[in-house]
Amino acid sequence: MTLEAQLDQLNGSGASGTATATVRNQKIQHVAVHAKGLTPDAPHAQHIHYGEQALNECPTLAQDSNDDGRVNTVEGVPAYGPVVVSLTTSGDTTPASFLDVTRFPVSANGSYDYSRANLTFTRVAGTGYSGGGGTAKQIADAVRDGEGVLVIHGVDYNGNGIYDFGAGASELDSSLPAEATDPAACGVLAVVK
Ligand SMILES: [Cu+2]
Repeated sequence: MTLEAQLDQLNGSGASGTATATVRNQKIQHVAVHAKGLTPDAPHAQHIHYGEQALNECPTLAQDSNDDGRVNTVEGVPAYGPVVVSLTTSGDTTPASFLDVTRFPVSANGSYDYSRANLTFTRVAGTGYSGGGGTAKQIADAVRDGEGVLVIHGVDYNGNGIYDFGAGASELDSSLPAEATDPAACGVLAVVK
């Protein structure tokens, strides 16, 4: 099954891109992400999100429940669900790696081309925030049905070239700036007919 996503900006990041994934049984045979317009020379966490109770779509400002003008990662969970695959550059790809910023792509000049082969879906028992879990088979079946959402994180709101605490601390990890974890681009991994 081949899936394709058009990535559109979130949080006024100006980012965009495309993603493709080939999924067979409980394995992602190949996944590629082409992104541009991101905060330059910064790591960008990227994941496939899915939740049985999620809308299986990208969030809008309507999900900004604390009304601060940003949709943070947790506020987006009702739309896209928790992390089910971490699209790291090497090593572990389970949700456990979801914020291991040293293993995510770095946006030279704001863009990157990422690809990786042979990632396996795993059981998700929860990823540190709400949205539920699932067996590897449940998650793989749903992603093959077009319910997975690809999300790239990292937004330099104040445009100073680095992730800083200008927008406060991340709701996921108070040692990280919100700029490092807020979603920057998002697209539903839709089935290619
Ligand atoms: Cu994510």
